[in-house]
Amino acid sequence: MDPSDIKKKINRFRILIIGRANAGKTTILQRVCNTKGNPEIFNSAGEKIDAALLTASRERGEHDIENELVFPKNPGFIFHDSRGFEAGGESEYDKVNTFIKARSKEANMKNRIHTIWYCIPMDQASRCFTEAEHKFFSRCDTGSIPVIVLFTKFDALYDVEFARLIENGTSRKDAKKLAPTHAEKTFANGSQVKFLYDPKTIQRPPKCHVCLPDMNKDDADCGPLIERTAETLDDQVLQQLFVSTQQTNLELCMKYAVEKTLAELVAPNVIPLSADVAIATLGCWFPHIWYVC
Ligand SMILES: Nc1nc2c(ncn2[C@@H]2O[C@H](COP(=O)(O)OP(=O)(O)O)[C@@H](O)[C@H]2O)c(=O)[nH]1
Ligand SMILES: [Mg+2]
Repeated sequence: MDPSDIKKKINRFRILIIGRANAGKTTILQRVCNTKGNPEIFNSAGEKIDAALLTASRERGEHDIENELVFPKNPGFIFHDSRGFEAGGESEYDKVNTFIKARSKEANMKNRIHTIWYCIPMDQASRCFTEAEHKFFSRCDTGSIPVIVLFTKFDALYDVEFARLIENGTSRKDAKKLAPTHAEKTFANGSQVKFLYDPKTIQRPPKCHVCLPDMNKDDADCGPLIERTAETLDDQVLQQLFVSTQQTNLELCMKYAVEKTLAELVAPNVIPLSADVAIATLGCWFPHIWYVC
């Protein structure tokens, strides 16, 4: 089947986001969809769940892993939200695990989970890696679904670094400026990142991780998350679907459009593209702009 036909069949990009309550999950999804609004919730049969019925149990509706969350601002993404399994223990873990197993083997690509974002909040330093994380990354077989760890609320570590710099005699002004880069460096060389990729304790490490500070601020930049997610998709069709669905990082659309089209043009025995076809090929990477032009 032609890749563009497959893309039409899959149509929407499906992401499972996991993380304990208050990890910053909803904030990230809003950021990725460039909205402050709430998602609409659909059950697994695709039926919209009436918000009026949900008011009492809104939280439950959002956190039922089977339900689909869609933000009207960008309906190209379907999200599944799971609070993880810390509180519920083994049966909660089984539920997440069963869902992932089923959705990684779905014959229909449309119903598969295409990426997992696993959130670990940094504002509770002593509890960064709990038993839940250990269990997930040593036991949960996600098949071909890439997992990315999101260290959310990363700005919490800036405060720690700021205090350390002040203690060492740095002025307040300099400490404020230096804290983010120092925090990133300390974290990159720290025990938590090492633990995540240590084959002695972690049998199923994530593909990569990304540090996300200040996602709750108006000028927040989720660019690094979008870039890392695109990089981890080794299926070309899914990669194009993801890049062309997100609308917050136009530079990324342009980068993939140019790089992938150039790669096609220099392939051996390629038939030269007409200007029309070349433009259409480039345009596939940013349809949200293309179709309104
Ligand atoms: N400092 C800080 N707070 C954040 C960040 N992201 C989210 N928050 C706040 O953390 C709280 C919980 O966020 P929410 O997205 O509802 O978490 P959820 O329960 O995982 O969906 C809210 O008050 C957010 O404003 C961040 O990057 N930094
Ligand atoms: Mg939430």
